[in-house]
Amino acid sequence: MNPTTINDASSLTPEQIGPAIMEELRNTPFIDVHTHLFMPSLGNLGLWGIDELLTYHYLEAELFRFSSVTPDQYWSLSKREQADLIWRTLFVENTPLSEATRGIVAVLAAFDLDTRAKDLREARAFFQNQKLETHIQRVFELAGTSEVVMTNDPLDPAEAPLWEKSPKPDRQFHAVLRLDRILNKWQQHWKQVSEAGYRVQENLTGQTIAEVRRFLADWFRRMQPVYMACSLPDTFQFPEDSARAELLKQAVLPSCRELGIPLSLMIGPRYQVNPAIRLAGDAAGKADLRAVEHLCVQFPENRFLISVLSRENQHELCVYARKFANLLPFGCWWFLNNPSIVEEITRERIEMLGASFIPQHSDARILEQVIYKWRNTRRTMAPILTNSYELLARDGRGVTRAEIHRDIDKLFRSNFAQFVHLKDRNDHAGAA
Ligand code: FIX
Ligand code: ZN
Repeated sequence: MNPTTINDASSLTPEQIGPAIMEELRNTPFIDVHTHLFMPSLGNLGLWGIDELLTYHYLEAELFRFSSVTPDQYWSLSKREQADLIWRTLFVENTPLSEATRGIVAVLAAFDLDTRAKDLREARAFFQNQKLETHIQRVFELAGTSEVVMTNDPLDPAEAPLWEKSPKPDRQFHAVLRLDRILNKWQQHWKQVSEAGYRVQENLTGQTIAEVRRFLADWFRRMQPVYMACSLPDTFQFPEDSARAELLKQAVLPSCRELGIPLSLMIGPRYQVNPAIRLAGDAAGKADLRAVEHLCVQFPENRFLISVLSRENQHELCVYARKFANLLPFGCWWFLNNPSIVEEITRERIEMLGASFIPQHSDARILEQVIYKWRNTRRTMAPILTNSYELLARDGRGVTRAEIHRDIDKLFRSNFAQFVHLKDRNDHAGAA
């Protein structure tokens, strides 16, 4: 094989590739494209600190497997009592081997706190001493994130009034207009839209559709969201004879085109299979991704950010992404965010899509979770990328440090930034 085709002057040697990837992963500030975090100007909506970290619904689900406490008994406890019970059960009486429990260990270790403490006194004292604004900067630095994307619900009675007071925008927190209550539960929520001053009714008349679009435009102006989003059940179909399909077709997708933003669809939950454990009660199901195919075909001017919850749907999502450039797959969502599955999904995405996808989002609900979720992502990504470049070298082409930098920037920053036109928005915000 001609040596210049593999190792021109700037190509890295095989021994240099791994360390270069680690360094580029470490030095690239990631954009976290989907979280449930909130900017500080939205008041107490943002969750942080050890009691919130321990009462995360992932850990609550695990508590009920190890403890004899019933959900009713658990819900009757205070937040501190719940956290104490979870710490004792999952971290003292048992070994924190799961992804979610190891995450707590990683967060405590990141702040040099005792990961084998018998109780939460030291951790509580530490977090109580933190000032939120500086704590956020420290957490983002530890996580290696420059900015996160929120989930903002215009029909949430706790959140909507805060937006109506025009909270100070925050360049590290991008808004998202979340539409689950409108798209999935129109029958239960149309009255709330009406009470907000929009001439809508349950039947999707022409006026109702026009008023839903006015609602979306008003909330776009208020929130400046980078995309609109909705979680959809594993049974989601499109087209279908339903209010959801009609609202998607007549209101949401035309509004996204008019406002110039993508629509994120997260497909696959089986909601509340065990309501007794509340947020922890959702499960996962294989969806019929022909719905995604029909959306991409029927709405080629719309851009779709798609994440699917079933491991069994991942390969076909990659195939669809090869058919439709307006489809951007993102993340290893929820029950998939475990190294064994993240590795499988990411490898098949690179093999089928190159660097034209978004490998991960954190889905963080509590601020400090980004520390472990992004540390885990870097740890899982490094060998996968190393293997990809080694295969390339074996096939006859070396890789330079600049190319590795470019690829990692695409995967964790610019694929998203370009898809949502982030630069235009920041420039606009900067000009404003
Ligand atoms: O719909 C969503 O945004 C899901 O991510 C959440 O509802 C889910 O509870 C979660 O946080 C998963 O990680
Ligand atoms: Zn989420």
